[in-house]
Amino acid sequence: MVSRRLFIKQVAVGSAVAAAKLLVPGVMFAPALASAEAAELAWHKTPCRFCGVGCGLLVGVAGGRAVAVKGDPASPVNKGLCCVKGYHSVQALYGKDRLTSAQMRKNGKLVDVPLTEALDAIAERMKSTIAEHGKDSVAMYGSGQWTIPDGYVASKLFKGCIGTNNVEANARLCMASAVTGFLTTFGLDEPMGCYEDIDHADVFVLWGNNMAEMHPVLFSRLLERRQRNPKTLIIDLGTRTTRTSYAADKAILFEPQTDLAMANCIAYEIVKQGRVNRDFVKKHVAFKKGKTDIGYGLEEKFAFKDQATPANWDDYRAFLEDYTPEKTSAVSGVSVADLRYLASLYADPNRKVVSFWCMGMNQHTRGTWINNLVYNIHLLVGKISQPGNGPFSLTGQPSACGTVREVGTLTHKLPHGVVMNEKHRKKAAEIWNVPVENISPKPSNHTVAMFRALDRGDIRFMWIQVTNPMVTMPKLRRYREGAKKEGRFIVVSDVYPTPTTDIADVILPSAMWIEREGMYGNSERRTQHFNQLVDPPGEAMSDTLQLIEVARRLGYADKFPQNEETHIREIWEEYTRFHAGPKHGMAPYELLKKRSGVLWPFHEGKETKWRYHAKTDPAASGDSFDFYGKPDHRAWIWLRPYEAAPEIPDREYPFWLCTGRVLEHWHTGSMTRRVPVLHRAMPAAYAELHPDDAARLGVRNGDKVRIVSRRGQLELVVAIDQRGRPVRGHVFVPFFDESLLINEVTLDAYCPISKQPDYKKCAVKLERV
Ligand SMILES: Nc1nc2c(c(=O)[nH]1)N[C@H]1C(S)=C(S)[C@@H](COP(=O)(O)OP(=O)(O)OC[C@H]3O[C@@H](n4cnc5c(=O)[nH]c(N)nc54)[C@H](O)[C@@H]3O)O[C@H]1N2
Ligand SMILES: Nc1nc2c(c(=O)[nH]1)N[C@H]1C(S)=C(S)[C@@H](COP(=O)(O)OP(=O)(O)OC[C@H]3O[C@@H](n4cnc5c(=O)[nH]c(N)nc54)[C@H](O)[C@@H]3O)O[C@H]1N2
Ligand code: SF4
Ligand SMILES: [Mo]
Repeated sequence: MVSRRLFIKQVAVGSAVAAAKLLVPGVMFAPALASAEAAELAWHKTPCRFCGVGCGLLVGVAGGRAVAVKGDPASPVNKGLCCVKGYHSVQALYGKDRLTSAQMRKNGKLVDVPLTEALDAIAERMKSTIAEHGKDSVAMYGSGQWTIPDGYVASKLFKGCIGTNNVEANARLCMASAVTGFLTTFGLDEPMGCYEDIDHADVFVLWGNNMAEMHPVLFSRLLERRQRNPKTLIIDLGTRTTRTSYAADKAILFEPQTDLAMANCIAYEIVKQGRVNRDFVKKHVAFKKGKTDIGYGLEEKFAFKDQATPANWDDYRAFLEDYTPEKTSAVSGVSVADLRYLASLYADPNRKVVSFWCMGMNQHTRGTWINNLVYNIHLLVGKISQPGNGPFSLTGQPSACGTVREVGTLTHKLPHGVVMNEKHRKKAAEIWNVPVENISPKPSNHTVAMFRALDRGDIRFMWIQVTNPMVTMPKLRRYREGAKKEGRFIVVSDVYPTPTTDIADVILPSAMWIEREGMYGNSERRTQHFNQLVDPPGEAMSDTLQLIEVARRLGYADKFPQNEETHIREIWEEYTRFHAGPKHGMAPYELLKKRSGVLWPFHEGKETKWRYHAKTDPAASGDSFDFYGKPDHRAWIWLRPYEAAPEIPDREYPFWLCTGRVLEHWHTGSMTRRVPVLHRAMPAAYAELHPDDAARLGVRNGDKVRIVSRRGQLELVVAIDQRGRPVRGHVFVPFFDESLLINEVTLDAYCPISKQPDYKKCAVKLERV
C-alpha cells in the first residue's frame, strides 16, 4: 500500500500538468528505446487494450519489449487513428511494481510463494469450502476485460463442472441494462447496426454519454462525418456539460432520470404530428406493458420479475398523454421548444438518425426502461436496421460484448441461451461433456447480490479476475468490510497491486493483454484476435491458464485437456459450436488471425453489418424487416413510465452526485496511472462544481470540499470549469483515483430488471473544508 502510493507520487514528481491531447497522430516510443532497436521493430496487429470502440493497433516489438504503437490503417474501426490511451497502451505493461510472483496471506501478511503453491492452495480451499458450505458458497467475479477464452473457461468450470451459477462479471455494472433492453425489445442482444452507420447518418443524438472522452476515436468519426457533410447534426443530451457538449451543434441539459419522460415525450410528439411510419409499425411492431412501481433493489434479498402483458395502439396513445411537451418540460427542465425540436429530428423522413448511449442510460435504476424507450422512438418512425438509421448502444470495455455477453458470464447465462431453459442446458452439457444435471436451472447471485452474500457469509470463497471491485463497487464500505470478514477467502488475479489485492488471501500475477494470446469483441459485434507478442514477467500466467490449472487440480483434467501451445485455438473451436448458424455464427480462428476483426453473425463466409433486414441479414426471412429474436417476429414497443430516482436531493442532502470517468484514465487508474504521461495529465480526482455553487460555498479552484452522503464521505479538491461543468445543484467526481474512493459515498440501488447499479445519482451535501 505504502510503496504503491510512493510510486504514484514519484511518477508525478517534477512535472507540471501536461495536457494530453484528444488524438495524437504518430507513433509513441518508449523513452528507453535505442535507435538501433527502432530499426528492428516488428509490427503486429492487436485490438486496443482499453475501450469498447475496439480500435485496431499495430504494436512495435523490439528486443522482446513492446515499444511503439500506431493505429492500424487496415482496421475499419479507426482507420489508423488512436486516442491518447491507445498510443500509450503498451507502457501500461511496464509499471515498476508489476506483480511477478504469487502471494499468499500468512499470519496476516501477504508473502511471495511459488505459483504452484498458490494454485494448490486455491484448489484445496475451493474443495473444502464446497464440502462444508455447498457449491453455491464459491463464486467467480470476472470482467468485460476478460478475453473470450478466459470467460469461456470460467463459465465451463463453475457452471458446467462445479455446478454453481455464481459466475458474474463487472459488465453487470456497465452493460446489464443494455442487455435487458435488447432482450425485452428484440429478443436478442447487441446492436443491429455497426460503426459504418456513422458514415450514412445525418443526425446523431447522444443520450447522456461523453463520447469525446470515453469513445474518442468513434467520436472523431462523427466529427469527420460532419466535416464532409456540413448538414450533419450532433445533439448532446446530458446532465452535465462535457467536452462532447462543446463539440456538439446543440447541447440540452435535463434533470437526472427524466430522460424517461423525454423519450416518451418525443414519441408523443411523433404521434401527435402524424409522423408515425404506420406501415412499419403495423407489420413489425407489437405493444407490451410491464409492471410499474418496481422498486430499487435496496432491500437485502430483493427479488423482482417483470411480466409482459399485451397492449395495443390505443393503449399506447393513451399512455403517452402523460408526456405532453408541457408536462415533460416541467419534470425535465428542458424547454417545450427543445423537446419538439428533438422529436422533429427523429420524425423528419429526410434525415437518418443514429442514437448513441452508454452509462447515462445503463447506470440507471430504470435502465432497462430507458433502453426500451429509445428503441420505441426508432421503431415508431421505422429508422432502424438500415445504414445510417438505428439505435446504437455503446459498450464500455474491450470485451464486455465478446466475453460477458456472448460467452455469457453472468449468473443466468450460458454461452448459448440461459440456465433456466432446458434445451440450452442440454446443449451446454453436450458441448462441455458434463451431465446436464450439473448445470443448475436457477440463477444464483447477480453482482450486488453476490457481494451481499459474501458479506452475509452465504458465499465464502470468491475468485476475482481482471477487475478491481474494492474501488468500483457502489456503497463500497459495506462490501469491503464484508470481503474482509473472518472465514472469507478471496483470490485476486491482477497485474498490479490494487485496493482489491490489498484484501486478498491469494494473489495470482497475470499475464497482460499481448503477453498472452486472446480475443476481444467490441461494441459493433467485431471479434478481434491478438497473438502473444512479448513474454509475461516472472511467474505471471494468463487468466485462462490459471483457471485451467485450478480446474485440473479440482479433478476436471478431462474437461480441460488443452495443450498450452494451442489452447486458445482449441477453446475457440469448442466455444464457437455454441453459436453456429446464421444468427450468431462466429468467424473461424484462421480468419481472425489474419483480419483486423470480423463481425458476427459470420455466415457462409460473410459478415453481417445490419441485422433484422432481409437485404443484409441471412437470418431474416421475407423481403424486408424481420425481428426474428421474438417468437412473433416483431420488435416490442414498451409502455414504460417515468419513475423517480430512489434518492433525491432534499434539505439535508441538497446536491446530486454524479460519477464517471476522464479521457486519460482507464477506470481505477491501475494501468493508466502507471503511464507517466497519462498520470501527469490527470494526477488526482476532484469535485467538479458549478461556479455559482462554488461561490455560495465560498470555495475556489484548488480549495477542498467534503462530500457527504448517508453512506460515507470524502474530501476532494474543487475543480471549476476545467474538464466539464455540472449544472447548479450537482457535483461530479471521477472514480479513477484509488486514494480517493468516491464509491464510499455512492448508493447501491439498481434497476430491478437488469440488476445494474446507478452510479450517476444519489444525494449528498457539500461542506467547505
Ligand atoms: N477514457 C476512458 N474511456 C472509457 C472508459 C474509461 O475508464 N476511460 N471506460 C469505458 C467504459 S467501461 C464505459 S462503461 C464507458 C462510459 O462512457 P460514458 O457513459 O460516456 O461516461 P460516464 O462518464 O460514465 O457517464 C457520464 C455521463 O452520464 C450522463 N448522465 C448522468 N445522469 C444521467 C441520466 O439520468 N440519464 C442519462 N441519459 N444520462 C445521464 C451524463 O450526462 C454524463 O455525461 O466509457 C468507456 N471508455
Ligand atoms: N463511481 C463509479 N463506479 C463505477 C462506474 C462509474 O461510472 N462510477 N462505472 C462502472 C463500470 S461501467 C465499470 S465497467 C467498472 C469498471 O471497474 P473495474 O473492472 O473494477 O475497474 P478496472 O480498473 O478496469 O479493473 C481492471 C483490473 O484488472 C487489472 N488487469 C489489467 N489487465 C489484466 C489482465 O490481463 N489480467 C488480470 N487478471 N488483471 C488485469 C487492472 O490492473 C485492474 O486492477 O466500474 C464500475 N464502477
Ligand atoms: S478510442 Fe478506445 S479503443 Fe480506440 S485507442 Fe482510444 S481507448 Fe483504445
Ligand atoms: Mo463500463
